[in-house]
Amino acid sequence: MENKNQTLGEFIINNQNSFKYSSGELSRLINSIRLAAKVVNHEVNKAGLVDIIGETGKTNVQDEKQQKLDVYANNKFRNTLINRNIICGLASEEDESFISVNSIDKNNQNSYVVLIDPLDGSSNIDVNVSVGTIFSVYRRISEIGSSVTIDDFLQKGRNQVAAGYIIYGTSTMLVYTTGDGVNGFTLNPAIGSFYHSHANLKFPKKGSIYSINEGNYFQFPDYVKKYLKFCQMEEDDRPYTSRYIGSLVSDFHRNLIKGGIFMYPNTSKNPKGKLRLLYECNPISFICEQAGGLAIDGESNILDIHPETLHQRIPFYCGSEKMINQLQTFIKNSK
Ligand code: AHM
Ligand code: MG
Repeated sequence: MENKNQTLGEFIINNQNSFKYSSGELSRLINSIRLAAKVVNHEVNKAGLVDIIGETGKTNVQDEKQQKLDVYANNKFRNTLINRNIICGLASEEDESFISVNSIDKNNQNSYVVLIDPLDGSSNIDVNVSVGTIFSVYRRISEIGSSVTIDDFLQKGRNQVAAGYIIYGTSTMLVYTTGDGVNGFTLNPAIGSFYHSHANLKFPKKGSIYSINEGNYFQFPDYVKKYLKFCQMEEDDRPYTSRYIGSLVSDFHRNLIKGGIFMYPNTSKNPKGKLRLLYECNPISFICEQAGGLAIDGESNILDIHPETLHQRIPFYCGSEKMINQLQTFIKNSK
């Protein structure tokens, strides 16, 4: 049961012992993400004022260079996690290579690496539509105290110890899991604290929303085309409703609350899919499974895929178990 008076900070302390590696290190990490999220939220909320207070790339009234919001968010999360000596390695959608914190602080003894999409759906910023941040946390596999290696980041999603997202929407929420269910916290902007608004989030058993960029219809694999027609058919509990924001965090969050399926298949434009395995699909899939849903790439469970590269793309289907199972019937029949 949620205790709506409980802040995220209190929740982290109260639940720290349910985490198997409990040493306080992961709690400090989530706390730092919470802090950076509040700063980024403040900036995202000002986005509509950009034309008034100075365009991106120009100098603002405080004589600071204004940055694009995704670069801004990247810097905020990076500086918060690295300067506070919380992690040993960081990889981001915005950076080609990963950062080993050990090359900055030789005494770094931390055990966690973080992968992050600092501002997902950023093309929606200009039109005042919700965007998000997605993060994924692993224990390093290389020796503590040494520089991290690419293998610390290329772990399968099943090894994640925590994952979450922040949605900068009509209200700002932080949703995360440490493998013991999914909890959501809503920011009270007047006080600047996240409150426990959604305890133990679960996908409704029966979903009726499908989310896909249907403009790419003619590029989809045949099984997706057939499944879409199935969704639209007047039969049993169908037709389902089509809802697509174009911002993964927002589309996923809505489907989690209301029940639904999100799809980003491979297309001729993006033959390997568009979404990134390590900092988009894996964390969302971990949350999805923890909430009783399923996430697949069309062949395997996302969390069982062995990543090959940092910025790897994959086809992505996730959501209510029943809907993913329906899709899987079409995949099987296409073979
Ligand atoms: P981004 O990381 O460049 O923002 O791209 C990821 C976004 C997702 O949030 C969203 O699901 C998808 O791209 C939308 O793509 P499209 O515009 O092709 O439908
Ligand atoms: Mg993204």
